[in-house]
Amino acid sequence: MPGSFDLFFVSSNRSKYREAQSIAARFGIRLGLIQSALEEIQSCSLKEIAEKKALDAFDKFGRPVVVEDDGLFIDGLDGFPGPFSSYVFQTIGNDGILRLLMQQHQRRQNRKAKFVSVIAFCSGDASKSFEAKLFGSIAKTPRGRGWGYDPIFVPENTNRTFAQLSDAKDGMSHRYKALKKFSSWYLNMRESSGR
Ligand code: ITT
Repeated sequence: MPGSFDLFFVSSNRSKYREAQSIAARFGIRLGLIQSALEEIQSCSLKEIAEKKALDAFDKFGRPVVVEDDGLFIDGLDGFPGPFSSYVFQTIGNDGILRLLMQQHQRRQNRKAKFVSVIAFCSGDASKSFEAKLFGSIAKTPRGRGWGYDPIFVPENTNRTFAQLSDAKDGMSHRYKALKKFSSWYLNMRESSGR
């Protein structure tokens, strides 16, 4: 029922959508899902990838859309997997990341990491993107049940992984911070255009 949503979130990833939908609802925005895998350009910039995905999604579906591109950047691996986070998760996964970090114990181990989210909006009239970061570290072993890198990412100022934080994640994540910026801009824009 398109009438019951304010906007559509285009993604192949239902876990990402579930969180985005619940976070956007806190700001009074009803997000629907268009489940679709959009092609991603090769770029080291999440912003460039997200903005192009939003343009393509608008061209494809002909209605205002939001998309999100995320990356997990691990300091001790020089920022890897970064923009390749989706592919790396599907290939070596969390165990592979932990193995790579273990191989580093000769040098000083650096488990610091950050999650970055870019939310990009496109409506034809307006295109805009919002970036946010959440700092943290990589756990020594996976803890808790969650999707993607949730079992190995420990946000700063906690000692639990995203997976162990369950619902509390949605009030602090990279996604929450980027959607907060987006929502404030979007609601203002909607109000000033009288829609
Ligand atoms: P799209 O169709 O929306 O692009 P995707 O899963 O390919 O879905 P990204 O390209 O943004 O999404 O990939 C980032 C990957 O990073 C994603 O597949 C997850 O494995 C991981 N990721 C992103 N946000 C996460 C979160 O909050 N918790 C755990 N893992 C996350």
